[in-house]
Amino acid sequence: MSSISLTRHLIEAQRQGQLTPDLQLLLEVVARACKRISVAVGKGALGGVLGEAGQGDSINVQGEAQKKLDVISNDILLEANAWGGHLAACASEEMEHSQPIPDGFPRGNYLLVFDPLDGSSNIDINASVGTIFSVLRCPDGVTAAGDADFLQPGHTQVAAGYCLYGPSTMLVLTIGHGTHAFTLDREQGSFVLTKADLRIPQETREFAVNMSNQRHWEPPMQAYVDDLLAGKDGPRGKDFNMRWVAAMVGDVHRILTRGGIFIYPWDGKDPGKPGKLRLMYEANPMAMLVEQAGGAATTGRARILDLQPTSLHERVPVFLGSKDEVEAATRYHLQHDGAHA
Ligand code: AFP
Repeated sequence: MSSISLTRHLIEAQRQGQLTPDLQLLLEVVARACKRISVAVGKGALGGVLGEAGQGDSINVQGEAQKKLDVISNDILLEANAWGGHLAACASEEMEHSQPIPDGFPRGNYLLVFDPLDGSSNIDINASVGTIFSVLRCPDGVTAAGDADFLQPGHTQVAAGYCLYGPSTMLVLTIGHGTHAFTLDREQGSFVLTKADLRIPQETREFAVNMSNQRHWEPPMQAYVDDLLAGKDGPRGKDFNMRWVAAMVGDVHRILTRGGIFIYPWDGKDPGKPGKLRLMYEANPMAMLVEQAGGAATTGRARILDLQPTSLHERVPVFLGSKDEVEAATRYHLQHDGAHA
């Protein structure tokens, strides 16, 4: 059977009324930008793109040292989306505020928010990294979209996806009709559908968490992980395996491929921060992809896609993956809260 390209997949979805021509254009533009980022990432040391941006003094709005590839990837996405007329504004992990489409270019009805290079601390060790993106509608009547226009709950997303720069480059995408995986055919230069309608197994024996933070977790998180580690002789009655890529895209892709639970909980290392991951361009898009594949995504207490954002870079605790396991972890938190209400 002839291969199905991303373009054909999107055209067929458009014929079924699942997306507008402008959204199709947006997704094709983002995919093309991800191909350019894949080339830059793939050059590694040969491309002069490793290491920190600036003189090592370039700090982003998160207070994190920017890598050269963080900045390069951000610029690639901004430039690619400037002229198409499909977007009203962009927002990014790497920019304090959203950026309207430059004057002189037509503006469209969508908002794009992204983490241009997630897991960038993996860059210098040649481990997997990725781009995460989320598409929202620009509110009716808004001609100059600003930060506040992005603050919509995750269930209003019209599309979400990531591009994983690993041994192969894969684009995983949802427009609300399932989650589908495309692999970059470097000879053709196009993304080809390699797995339609990903489904996450309901149950799992595999969890992903940075265990070095264990002493900083709140009691229900401690209790939940203790029971995982107790294995078949403990209350869970089965042994668990652990994986940690330190790039959310890599962990989520494994979970979409074979199940599991990914956790970045609240920790007391920095009590002012309710977790490490950002709602708008990490938790929300990943939650949509996971739910569209039959999984679940909560903060340990509430469905991520129902949260009302209050700021562009706000952080949330994240529990996502195999539905039964996410529900089990959430029960530990809700029972703890009920007992301590
Ligand atoms: P970086 O982009 O700073 O590498 O952070 C990646 C990330 O936001 C997410 O992709 C990982 O799941 C998580 O942080 C890893 O956090 P730790 O470095 O604390 O394990």
